[in-house]
Amino acid sequence: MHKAMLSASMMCAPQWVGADKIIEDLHAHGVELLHADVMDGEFVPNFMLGTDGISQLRRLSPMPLDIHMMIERPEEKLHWFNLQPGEWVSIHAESTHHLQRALSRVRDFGAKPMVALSPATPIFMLEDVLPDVDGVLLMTVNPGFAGQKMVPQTLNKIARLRSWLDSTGYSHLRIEVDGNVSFENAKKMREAGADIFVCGTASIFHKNGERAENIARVRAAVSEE
Ligand code: S6P
Ligand code: MG
Repeated sequence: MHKAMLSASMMCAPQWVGADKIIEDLHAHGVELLHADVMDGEFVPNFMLGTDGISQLRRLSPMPLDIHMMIERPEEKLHWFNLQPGEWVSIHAESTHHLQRALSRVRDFGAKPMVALSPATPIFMLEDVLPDVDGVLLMTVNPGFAGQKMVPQTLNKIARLRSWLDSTGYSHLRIEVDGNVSFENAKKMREAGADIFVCGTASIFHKNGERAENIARVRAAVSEE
């Protein structure tokens, strides 16, 4: 099993004020990645972070970005984002007719490609791109919004994906989970085989509780003992 990593979802952070302080605080408390959602109002019914937003987060963050592309035809737009080595970049299988091309473009920038699946997309869709990725992002809610409830069958999907990867020579691939990673769900997701946890309003940015306390709680939930 890979070491568990927390990826703080910046669309759930308080907006407009003090992003630098929030990022500093996340880093000081050991958060490994900064999750940045890019939405185009087409692939998902919402808009979020464009190219400038990504550059600003990159400038402020000592942690690598974990960029979740929710845009149509990502292969045509990846070069807008100045992707950097060490960054994780997820491409939805449902967002393009040219998935392999999009994933290999991410790798050409030196970044780490991940293939993302919405809840209704079966895992067998991934079979022929496994050599092209460093991980799989499983959406545990339908993409587009924070604050939703986990789609229940996605828990079993994590376990099925982990055992499939492990039995086909792809145990090195990470599984990231995104959506309603609450303190309670995080533990179950870890047990099912997830490695990277997107932490939004259900954990790190939960409205009750101090941020440091929330980070410690979700860290404890995904820790082995
Ligand atoms: C949703 C997006 C996510 C959310 C995150 C919110 O489309 O991809 O990254 O920001 O899921 O977390 P939570 O804890 O509010 O569900
Ligand atoms: Mg996301």
